[in-house]
Amino acid sequence: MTHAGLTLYFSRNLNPRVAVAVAKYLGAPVDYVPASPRHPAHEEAFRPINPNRLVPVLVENGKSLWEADAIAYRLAQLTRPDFWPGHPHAAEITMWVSWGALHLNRPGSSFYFHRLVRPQFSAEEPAEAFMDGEMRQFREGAAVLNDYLAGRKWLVDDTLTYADFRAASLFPFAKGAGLPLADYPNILRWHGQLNELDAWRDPFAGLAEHPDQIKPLEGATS
Ligand SMILES: N[C@@H](CCC(=O)N[C@@H](CS)C(=O)NCC(=O)O)C(=O)O
Repeated sequence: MTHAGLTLYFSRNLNPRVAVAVAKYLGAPVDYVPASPRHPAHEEAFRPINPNRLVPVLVENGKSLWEADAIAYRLAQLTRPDFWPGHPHAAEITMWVSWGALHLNRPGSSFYFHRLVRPQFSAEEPAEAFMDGEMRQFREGAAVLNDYLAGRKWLVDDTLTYADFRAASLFPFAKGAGLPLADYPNILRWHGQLNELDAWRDPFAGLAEHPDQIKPLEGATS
């Protein structure tokens, strides 16, 4: 199988951050291309690469694969299958990927979006009752994760897998987004372990930035 012809389009936001962290962690042989797919000057040019006009996108020999999870899956297949699809407990990893998307990152993303991204282009604040509901759901998910991590180093089989990357996707932005991580000591300890990896702590090291990048506000990361 050839590894040639892999291009990873990314920005400095949440989901592309995960894809870049995966590519760096796995040492995947990708060309990193900074993109700003929602910038009015670049939107139409980006549509053939991803009709959703979002990053990350992995282009392999001319074919686009979008969604951070699909990209992580593919990069693991090409480099280190036990990071996800080839792991003996791959179903459990998928459980955390699916759970994280719906029960943790979805409500948590409202804080990422409204505290860090939306203020750059709109002053329209969300309804307080909506944000209260999102915080309630985020806290439910965070409590489940925190309890599960008690006595465990990593989520699946005590080895670092994509389950950890996906469940932790929001946490580099926790400070700026105002997510109450201090209330969840096992999450803090576990995310501290992830931060020991250069690929997780600073995935964009050495990578260029798109001149028209829409990125989280300064001070986003903890
Ligand atoms: N479901 C997609 C979401 C992709 C997405 O929402 N991307 C956002 C960043 S988190 C984006 O491209 N925003 C425009 C930009 O970053 O310039 C995934 O998991 O990859």
